[in-house]
Amino acid sequence: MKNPLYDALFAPHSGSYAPFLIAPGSGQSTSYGAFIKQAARFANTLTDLGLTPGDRMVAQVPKSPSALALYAACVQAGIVYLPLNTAYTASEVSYFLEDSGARLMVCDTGSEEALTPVAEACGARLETMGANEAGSFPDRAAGASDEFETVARDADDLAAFLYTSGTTGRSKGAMLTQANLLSNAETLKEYWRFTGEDVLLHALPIFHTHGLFVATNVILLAGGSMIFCPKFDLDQMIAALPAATTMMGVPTFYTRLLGDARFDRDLVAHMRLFVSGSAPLRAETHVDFEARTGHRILERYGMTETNMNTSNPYDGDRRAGTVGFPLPGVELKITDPETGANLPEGEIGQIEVRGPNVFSGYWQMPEKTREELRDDGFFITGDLGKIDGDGYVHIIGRNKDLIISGGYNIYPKEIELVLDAQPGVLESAVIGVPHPDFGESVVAVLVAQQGAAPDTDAIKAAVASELAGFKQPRAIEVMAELPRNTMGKVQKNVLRERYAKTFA
Ligand code: MCA
Ligand code: AMP
Repeated sequence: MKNPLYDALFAPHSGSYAPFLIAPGSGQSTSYGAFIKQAARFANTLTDLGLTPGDRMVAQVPKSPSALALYAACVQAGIVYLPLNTAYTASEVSYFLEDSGARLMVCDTGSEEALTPVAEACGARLETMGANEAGSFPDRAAGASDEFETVARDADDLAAFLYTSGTTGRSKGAMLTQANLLSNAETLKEYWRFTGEDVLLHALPIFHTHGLFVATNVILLAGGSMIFCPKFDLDQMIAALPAATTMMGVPTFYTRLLGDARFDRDLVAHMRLFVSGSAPLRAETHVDFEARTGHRILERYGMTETNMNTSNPYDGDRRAGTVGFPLPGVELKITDPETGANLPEGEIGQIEVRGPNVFSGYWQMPEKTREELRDDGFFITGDLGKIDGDGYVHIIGRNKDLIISGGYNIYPKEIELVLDAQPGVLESAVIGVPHPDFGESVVAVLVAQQGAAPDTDAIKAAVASELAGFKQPRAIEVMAELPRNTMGKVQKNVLRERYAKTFA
């Protein structure tokens, strides 16, 4: 094969009139053939702009068929695709541009002004593409050829970087190869029985593994279509469900659907499959969903660094509160966090995984890579879990200081660094507490400098100028001092208990 990922996902659809992306509401669709031509125009444009195989291209663009064509173009031209959350501020984007050494960034038309100095400082070129799919990049591409000679790639060549935050507050670029993405898409397509008949209701963002590699790659491989919603909108979901066969979502999607009386058995009787992931699905949601619809949600477990690791079975028992079995080709073991030794069945330890899905390391961070990716290929996920007597994997907790809110990962350290720099703040601790809609939400606990009274409104404004909205604390509390253990370490569990009812 010349370019394994392109040849499997895109090339087979060249010239096809079959629908790929269906707009919700209007029902207008982009055919596979038209999509492939658009991607080829983009690939020509990227090459004309001087990008060569292995270069990084950052995309921070609203969800649209063209945004997806940028991904396909990068795969075809051998460029490393680096999508960013559209909520990231200019200050956050600056880090990704600089760290990745990207040659080009394509941003929303509305962000051009704020990002121009950022791109200049990082030596990257800036082009635009807006929600209406207009902008300087599509303008350039309009005159380009809709044929492009696919660039040859090896299975081990990089296809994408996805940044994932770290406990130090510094994001790490997870390097994903063509083989990582392709192997997982092949496995999931088989495991979840996707075919060309499937219509996936797609309301996830396309800058993370879930919406891009799990949902989109599986549909591309199967030759199915997607009802491509710009975002999760309850009315739009209810209206679109009758035309769908499958849906993938984070738990918040499911709790929001269950909160609406229109979401009933009749509406989804025809559906084949509901998949949940990215955050723990409460057993209660699983049970309520079955009672309401007769369907059992299929929960699976993955990570940015590994794509999908485990899944509940398609045919067998989908057990609430578990993430199912290791996927074919994926090895999973539970080890002692201190010694790394294997633990016996039923014992709780850290989850480690190995397989063709596991990334090749963090971009320019060999030490971080060594800390988490063992020489023998096992990746230490930072999740704590156990395997029960029937082989089902349970995720019990996390060995990493991480909050998952509505499926987005939030690393407390990153917020604490911003809070600690604010006037009057001596120190801070950021915790996640239960939230009815987002699963978990962010509470910041501050300790004032002696004699100071921190201005929480000014602090909120300062945080908002630096960090994306979803990371911002939903409550700020002030304490005289933080609880610490004998080693001097802040006892976040004590804080989590104390503020557990903040959003109850
Ligand atoms: C939006 N806001 C949030 C979140 N999303 N706050 C906390 N947590 C969130 N997840 C805030 C915005 O900053 C804004 O705040 C306000 O909510 C309204 O924004 P809007 O965009 O309208 O929010 P929404 O439509 O209600 O979005 C909630 C959502 C969305 C639908 C749950 O966050 C979402 O689509 N999440 C999916 C994330 C995902 O795909 N995760 C996969 C990554 P303000 O009003 O103050 O401005 S993990 C992954 O890929 C791994 C590998 C895996 O296993 O899948
Ligand atoms: P990310 O770094 O964004 O890829 O998020 C990966 C993390 O999401 C994992 O390490 C888990 O902590 C969490 N996660 C993903 N799927 C599930 C799930 N089904 N249940 C519990 N946690 C999950």
